[in-house]
Amino acid sequence: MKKYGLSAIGNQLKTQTYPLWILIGTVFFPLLLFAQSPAPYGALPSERQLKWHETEFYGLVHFTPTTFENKEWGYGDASPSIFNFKKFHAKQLAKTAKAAGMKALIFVAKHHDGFALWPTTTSSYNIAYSPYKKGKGDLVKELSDAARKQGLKFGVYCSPWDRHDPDYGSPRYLETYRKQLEELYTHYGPLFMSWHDGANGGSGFYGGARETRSIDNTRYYDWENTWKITRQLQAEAAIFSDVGPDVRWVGNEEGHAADTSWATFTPRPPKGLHVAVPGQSNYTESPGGTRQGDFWMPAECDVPLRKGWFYHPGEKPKTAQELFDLYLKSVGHGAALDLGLAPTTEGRLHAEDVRELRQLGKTLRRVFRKNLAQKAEIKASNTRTGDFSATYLTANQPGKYWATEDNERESTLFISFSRPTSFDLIKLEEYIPLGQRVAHFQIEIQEKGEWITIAKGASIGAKRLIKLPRLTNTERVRITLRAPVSLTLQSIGLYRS
Ligand code: FUL
Repeated sequence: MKKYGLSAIGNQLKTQTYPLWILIGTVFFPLLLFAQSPAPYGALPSERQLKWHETEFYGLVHFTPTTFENKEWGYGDASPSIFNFKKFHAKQLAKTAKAAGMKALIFVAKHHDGFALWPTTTSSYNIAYSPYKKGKGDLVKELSDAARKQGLKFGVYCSPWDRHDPDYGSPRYLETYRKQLEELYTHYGPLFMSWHDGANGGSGFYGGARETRSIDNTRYYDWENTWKITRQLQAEAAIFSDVGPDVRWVGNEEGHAADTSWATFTPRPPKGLHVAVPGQSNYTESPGGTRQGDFWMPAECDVPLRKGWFYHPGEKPKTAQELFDLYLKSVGHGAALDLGLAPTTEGRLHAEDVRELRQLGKTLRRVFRKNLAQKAEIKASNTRTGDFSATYLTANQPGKYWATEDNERESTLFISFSRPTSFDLIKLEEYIPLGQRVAHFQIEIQEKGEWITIAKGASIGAKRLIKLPRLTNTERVRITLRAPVSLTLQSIGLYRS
């Protein structure tokens, strides 16, 4: 279901020949409502980005011959013969991801070691030259099929840095890389994301040269034109890199965005460079983004489930509790959580990983099952004329939201329960098709007739989750919001964690 419900309006406008009254009802009436909605503010998300926002939590699957070498970065010299899953348990992986609460999987189809996990025509360094399924395997296909069977979206990561390719560093390699993207985009779509890391150049095998190659990554990959291929072949895929264009790297691999994290960002090249590209940008500012930034470019928080991105027998997975905390600091800060999953040399997730992931899923389902605010009455100090009622805040109706009149830039929502209610987790969501508007929020509860502030902050965006240090018990809550323009809010949730 579409949460933001914009294309529903668009589709209604594609009318053919209808009787006049249907035309008035279906075209002009919604248009009238739309016309009354608040004017958009600042940089706005595209349809593609809105869909990405709804994905929220997904997995990033890493394995190659590097798994069998027990390394993090393969040098590019491992023989394909060492890649030998007896069986790849794609279903176990996809099922576990689903049980954990993930809505998609991204597969590292080629990591820095250059080994392609699909039978690419661009290089013989690929799965067809390994013993896996006697050279007939295609792991991108297996995983994408398994993901879709579980109702998960699918995306790909194809490393631009290739430590195996003899041509790496020359223009010929760029052709190879683009061809690899084309193959992935053509055979394994629809893709929800195309992921591009910023690790570039350095030592490697490079067809036996065993040397260090550095490239000018402000020019070498010619991202502007490379990403045109993505747009052409997978128009729905959100492009991720340090500098977007659709989704920005959060600037750390620890799984959290800053407490105040804006969905807008202005990428800037570091001193002395002319262009911001993956690996060369102001990514130290990425955790918080840029208030009123030039682009809608929300953050993705990537973090491995274990210490490394590849499986290492000596490491342990993070606990479900730690993962839940990261969820609050990523998804709950308007960003997404991209959790690294690494199968063992047996081609399956380790039982300890499965245990923690399943437990995380249980926690998420338990916590968010019941929105206590649905039992309350919500009134607003100001409500815009038209279809912008505060009752939408708990109605879960796509495309519906509460909004204030144009000159109302500070407004309070009063939530009243008929009896004292306990909660320790608050959810706020803006109606982001109209931009990130709120710049300040304050949440208070009434205790013995006194209003006590229990939380304050700046950014909300797609989602803000606020975990309180203890359970509150109150009949009255009030939420005050401030913005440089009129306010919008799509939903309020109160939960017991
Ligand atoms: C980084 C890579 O260098 C790591 O190996 C891993 O793939 C991570 C997700 O992205 O840029």
